[in-house]
Amino acid sequence: MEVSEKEISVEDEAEDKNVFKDCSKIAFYRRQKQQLSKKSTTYQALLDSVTTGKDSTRFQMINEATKVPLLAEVFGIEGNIFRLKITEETPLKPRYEVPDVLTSKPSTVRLISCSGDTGSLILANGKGDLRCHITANPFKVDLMCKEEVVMSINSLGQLYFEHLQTPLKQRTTREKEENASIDTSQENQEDLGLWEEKFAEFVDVKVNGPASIGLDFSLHGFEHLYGIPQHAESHRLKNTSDEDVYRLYNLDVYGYKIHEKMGIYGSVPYLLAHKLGRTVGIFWLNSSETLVEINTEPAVKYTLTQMDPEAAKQKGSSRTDVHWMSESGIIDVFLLTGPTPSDVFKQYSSLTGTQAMPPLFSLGYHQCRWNYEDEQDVKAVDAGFDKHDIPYDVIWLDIEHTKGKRYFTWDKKRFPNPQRMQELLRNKKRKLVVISDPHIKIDPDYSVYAKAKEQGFFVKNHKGEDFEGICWPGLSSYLDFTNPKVREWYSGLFAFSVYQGSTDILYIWNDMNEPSVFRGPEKTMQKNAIHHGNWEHRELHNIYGFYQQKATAEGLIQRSKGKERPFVLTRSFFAGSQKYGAVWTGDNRAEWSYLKISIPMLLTLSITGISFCGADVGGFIGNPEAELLVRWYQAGAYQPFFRGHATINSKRREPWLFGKEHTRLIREAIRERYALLPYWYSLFYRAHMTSEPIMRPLWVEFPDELETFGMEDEYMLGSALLVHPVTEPKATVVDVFLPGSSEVWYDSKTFASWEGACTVNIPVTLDTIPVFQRGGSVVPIKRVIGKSTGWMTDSPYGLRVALSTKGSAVGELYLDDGHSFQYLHQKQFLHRKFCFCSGVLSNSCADERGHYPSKCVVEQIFVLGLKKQPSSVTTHSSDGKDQPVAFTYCARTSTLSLEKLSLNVGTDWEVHIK
Ligand code: NBV
Repeated sequence: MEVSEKEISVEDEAEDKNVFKDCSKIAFYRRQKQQLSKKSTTYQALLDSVTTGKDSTRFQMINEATKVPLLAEVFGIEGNIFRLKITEETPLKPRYEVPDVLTSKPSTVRLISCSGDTGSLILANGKGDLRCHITANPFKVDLMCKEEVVMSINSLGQLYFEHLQTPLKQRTTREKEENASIDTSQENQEDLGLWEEKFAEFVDVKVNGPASIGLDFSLHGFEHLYGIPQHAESHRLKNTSDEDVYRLYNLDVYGYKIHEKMGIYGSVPYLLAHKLGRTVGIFWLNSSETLVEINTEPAVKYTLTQMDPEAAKQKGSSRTDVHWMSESGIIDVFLLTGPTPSDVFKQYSSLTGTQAMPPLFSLGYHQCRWNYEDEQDVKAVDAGFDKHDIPYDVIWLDIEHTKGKRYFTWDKKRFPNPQRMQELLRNKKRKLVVISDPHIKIDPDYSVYAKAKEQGFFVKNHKGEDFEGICWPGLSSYLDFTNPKVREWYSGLFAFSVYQGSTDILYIWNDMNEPSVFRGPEKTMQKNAIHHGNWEHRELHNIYGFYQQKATAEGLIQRSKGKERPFVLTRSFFAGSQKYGAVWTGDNRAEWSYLKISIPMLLTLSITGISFCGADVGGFIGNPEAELLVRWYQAGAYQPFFRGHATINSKRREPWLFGKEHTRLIREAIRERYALLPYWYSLFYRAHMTSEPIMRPLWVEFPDELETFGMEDEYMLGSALLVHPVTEPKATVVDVFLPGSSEVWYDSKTFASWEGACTVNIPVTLDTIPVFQRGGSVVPIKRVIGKSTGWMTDSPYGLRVALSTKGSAVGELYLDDGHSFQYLHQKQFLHRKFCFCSGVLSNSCADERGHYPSKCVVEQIFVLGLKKQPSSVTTHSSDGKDQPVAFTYCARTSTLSLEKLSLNVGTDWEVHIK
């Protein structure tokens, strides 16, 4: 029997403390806290055991109480990264080491060991400017950059390692004696959840017993930390308390509460710390349930205004302690030493990969709803966009499009001819996205089920039978995406010959892949379910969704014989998911506070590698009033993944249903998005090639300005645009901070300008989207907006040249066919560089390797901040031809406008302004 949304009382779940755990209900947290509070055991590094191999330096460690030996391994990795691995030397069984997240085996650099004084070991990189200073007893590691201790590991003695033990019942007398120090009383066993953990009506039986790990990191001089998505929380990480720690455990939390540290759909166990002069990162590669405590100890109380940046730099004594704890696995941690934010981004992506280059259409606007009812509905909505002259690229079909929630099938009553429907969309140069969830309806007549069953491709329960849980289709089994064979097979399901009714304009959305299991503990899978390789679900829970998106993306690539870029949206994710597509923030609510929190949530995803991210425009749950909807479109137009979506029982809310004026405002917001597509696409190329996030918190662009470190109501899009979405009802003014004492900023509409390092009160009406262009930048735009991105290939460009205080500007444009891999394999792309200097604007090649024929011309150029009216403007083409150009100059805004130009975007030329 199918499950309807009414049967699942989703509305109240986020309220229901009994559905999701708080940390007092997490046994490994209680154990670690209890044990560490005793401060009874310390670890010692046995430095006489040091061996140096080709890739790493190893030594033994011993816990004074248990005497169980651990093995530590320190690696130097290219690009100023250290890796520290700690595991049991001789575990009873292998411990899980997260596979498939690192893009390749990290290239190691030989560390030179310089013996410290007795009792310590110093490992230095080739240049000697980065050093790991290892103290033997008690074990501690200081990470030193030049003479500065940047980070200390285990200086609080929170290294914690539960070695695998034989279950009580099976222990020999000798083992019993050896473990005599461990309290085995029934009461304590239960409370500590060693072999069994109860939660609500669920009992988690742990065949491997306790296996948790933990370690502390002290970041010296750092008070600003960011990262570890996904939480509906502020961008800057907050101090935690014993009752309220950041949890990384992928869960389906319908209408999640905001300003909470509970885990929601995805996890990236990676954080960045920033202070004046240095940014560092800690990547904790572990896919089991993970908790993070943060505690900042400010050195002295000071106000920002009291301290000039130089003095603040010297202030070395503040500190933030980070305590990572995971339920199982090994300690495997990467220390990214920066020193700049962009170095840290590069270091992280050298390990986990960069953002996939998306097909151009996916940067347009997406129209989704649970559900577009049938082919007629799709047709009508599609026509509505044309009728109201609103561009859009993709229409989405949710679970109801299938035959009884059997993915890869169609409800033939609603969608009798999916191919015909896609032809209609194709003619409009638009695409279709359909949903494909990981649960598979148990139905022997459903071929996906039958084949997966036959091949043993489902996750198993602890008894070795196929795991069964309830989800949308009713009783279901769950594909084991951790198995490479399952992924290969699943990828094959997207072949056009296999997926009946699919065409090459159909792309995929993976939902419910935390995985969501109705009526399961915390609405997910039992931790003792069994995956490929006999690993328990607890070991890899947080990476399940990552694998589904990987398999889906590979399937879409394969169906095109390796030619076309995929588009896959996923709800659940892990470190490295950026390689496979886009992520969204799940089931948010149609409330102002959710619009507001979308900004920090997306900033956090962006700096942890996941640039292609967005939040449901309008808010998924509930019915937004027109003003909120307009403001949400305006915000969404400036966020990377731009999709309107609404839940099944909400009122219809296509952009034209709120009266003429609101339709106009939404149209304008979406058109602004389309006008900026060349800039967006170029930013995606940069994210893909050089790891730069697209949405950037201000601190990333202005790392020397303390005022920016806590800002999250505005952000940079690339390095040229500052966006401050309006997130309050009935706003008449917004306070926009314009950073940088030597910067100048231009209002992107009125071209009014301000000097940086001040807060300006910008009057706003419902029409206003406060966007500012930074002096010194050139932003390429499209001058003519089409029905979708497909109609805009040849439409002319405009350039917005915003001069710096020194009268110069630079910018770039990347373009290619927008859909294939030819940019990569055949170097079919154009990468142009625009430069304004001493009155000359030039267009030159930024990458000689690329070639791509483009008929496009630059038709219009605005130069903002030109202090005096020129006497002449001429264009110089590469063939030596000069031509005078008509111009207009507005003295009030200091803007020069050149119209009706015809300068080919792909050839070298100059515009001389005298
Ligand atoms: O597939 C239905 C919805 C989907 O529209 C939404 O975007 C997902 O986040 N899905 C969750 C499952 C049901 C939620 C109640």
